[in-house]
Amino acid sequence: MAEKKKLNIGLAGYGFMGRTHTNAYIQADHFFDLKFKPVLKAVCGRGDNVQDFASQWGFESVERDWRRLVERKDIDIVDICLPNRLHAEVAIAAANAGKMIICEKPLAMNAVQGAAMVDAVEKNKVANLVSYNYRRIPAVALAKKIIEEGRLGKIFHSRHLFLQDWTISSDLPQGGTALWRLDANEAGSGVTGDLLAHNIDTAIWLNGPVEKVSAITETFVKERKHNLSGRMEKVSIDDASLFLAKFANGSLATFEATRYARGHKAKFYFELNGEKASLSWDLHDLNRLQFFNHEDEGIVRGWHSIHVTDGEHPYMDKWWVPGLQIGYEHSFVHQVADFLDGLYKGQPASPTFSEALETQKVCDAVLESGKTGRWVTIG
Ligand code: SOE
Repeated sequence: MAEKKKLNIGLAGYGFMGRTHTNAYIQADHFFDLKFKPVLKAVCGRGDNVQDFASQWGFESVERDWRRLVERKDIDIVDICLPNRLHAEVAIAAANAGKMIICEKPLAMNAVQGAAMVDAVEKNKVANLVSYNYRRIPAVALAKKIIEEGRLGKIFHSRHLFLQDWTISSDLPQGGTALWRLDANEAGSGVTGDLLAHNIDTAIWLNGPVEKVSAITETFVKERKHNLSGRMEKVSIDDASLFLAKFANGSLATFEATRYARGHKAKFYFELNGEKASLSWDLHDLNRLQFFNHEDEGIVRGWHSIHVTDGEHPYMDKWWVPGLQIGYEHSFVHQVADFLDGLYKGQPASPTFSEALETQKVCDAVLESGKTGRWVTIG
């Protein structure tokens, strides 16, 4: 077997997302036939347990300051798993240092920062990718293939949900490890950037660009104790964000994301209705794609549940045998495999920073419409 070219990974941030990305580098090398071999070179973090993380996952070294990580000559890919506030600064510095970049979603705090990140990666000609991982769940990738084959015909409608319930208690503080998502200074927005961004990315990928939006947003808990100051502080994130959208192809859509839907932990759901067929997908049953084909013979026409585990299905020939399922973490493994394969073939994996900027613009428009109560056209 020919020796693979090694690519050294510098991971910035080692929370929940740091774990999903690290696992993906390890597994991609085992399950996919790639021309590059990711090497866990350094993990960077300020927490006390960063050394434990490095030992547990096999990182060769530890950095305490992301600037040191970005400057290191032996790092090829900077992988940003930090709070949103740091995405732009770290990515721009990494691009200027000539590093390839994988960045967690959303691209940035807002589209202005996002545009600066796009400029930096394009000026420095470095490979880049934003981690919208759900595109790479086989059932979602199959939805894309079905749509591209024209099986839905003209699309009229789509529905998009991301429902959670983990912030209902007003005793939950904001700020600090993991809970930075509740602090607008760290996150930029609430569910719009954290959850709706996933829906928007998937929707644009499946159905094309969004033309305009009309949103309603709400902050149900107005004050929470801040973990860093120890004081009660105003909550400035959106707890719930709902919007209507018109797509450039003329179709109409509804989007809803909230952390106040009691009973729902991570219900990411979409449905598209076309002239000839409809399809839907639910993260809670992620190996299945529901498909209704109006062109089926009348007596057997109905919703089919496709168990997306066959060798013919996207990515599935790399895993077990037909019928055996995979999970959430595999979407990140596929992301690493696509990124490395794209490098080899000279065909960048999607979404690049530039493509993810479109999602960021829609997020900004949703937040603006939520404030003004007016329709906002995507700039
Ligand atoms: C928030 O709870 C969160 O972890 C998001 O940050 C992720 O992007 C989403 O995939 C699951 O939910």
